[in-house]
Amino acid sequence: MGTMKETTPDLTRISKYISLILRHKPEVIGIQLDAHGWADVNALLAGISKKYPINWDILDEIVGRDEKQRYSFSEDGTKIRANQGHSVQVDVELTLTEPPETLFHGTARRFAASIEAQGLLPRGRLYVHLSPDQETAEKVGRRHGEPMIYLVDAGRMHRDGYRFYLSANGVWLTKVVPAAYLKHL
Ligand code: HQG
Repeated sequence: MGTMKETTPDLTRISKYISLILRHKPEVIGIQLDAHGWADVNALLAGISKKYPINWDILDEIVGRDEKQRYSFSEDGTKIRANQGHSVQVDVELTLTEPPETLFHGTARRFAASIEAQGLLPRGRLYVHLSPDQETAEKVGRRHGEPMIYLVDAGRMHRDGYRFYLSANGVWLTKVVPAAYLKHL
């Protein structure tokens, strides 16, 4: 099976709009997220439908087929949130987790000098995003340009008191990564 991008471009477009709403700008459809990042499903559907054809079945398909499992429904199915990637201040109840010794961060080569001077900063988001493997990091890096992979000494960071969280969809998150814990491939 191909990725969503290859087979159903319209769903991808709607998914990107959902990411914008649930991570960054709920106000574009005039809704609010609660303290835990949840949006009301009916309000989301009503808001999106002004721009794209959508109904509950389509939303359920987008959520279920998302290759990164970006979204979750609440247990009763009345609410939906993004699992990670937010710029708005919400508490998605991330699980504090002991990281593996090494995590990976994919970025673009043109950011290297700045990263090696300042460490990894969350920029627009609440956390720095780290990948469990090199392959995933490479894909993340490619989004920004010619990819560059950093190895993060997560075990040592953890022993030094830095906190790591694992999102519901397997992305590792931490507030910052000082340059001393980075080594590029
Ligand atoms: C870079 C996608 C210069 C950082 C992915 C990155 C991920 C610095 C960019 C998720 C820097 C921020 C997040 C510094 C960090 N100087 N550049 N000191 N510190 N940067 O998009 O990690 O498809 O906010 O290396 O899969 O690329 O949207 O973060 O290149 O999980 O679901 O600043 O987004 O998921 O870019 O990606 P981003 P990211 P989705």
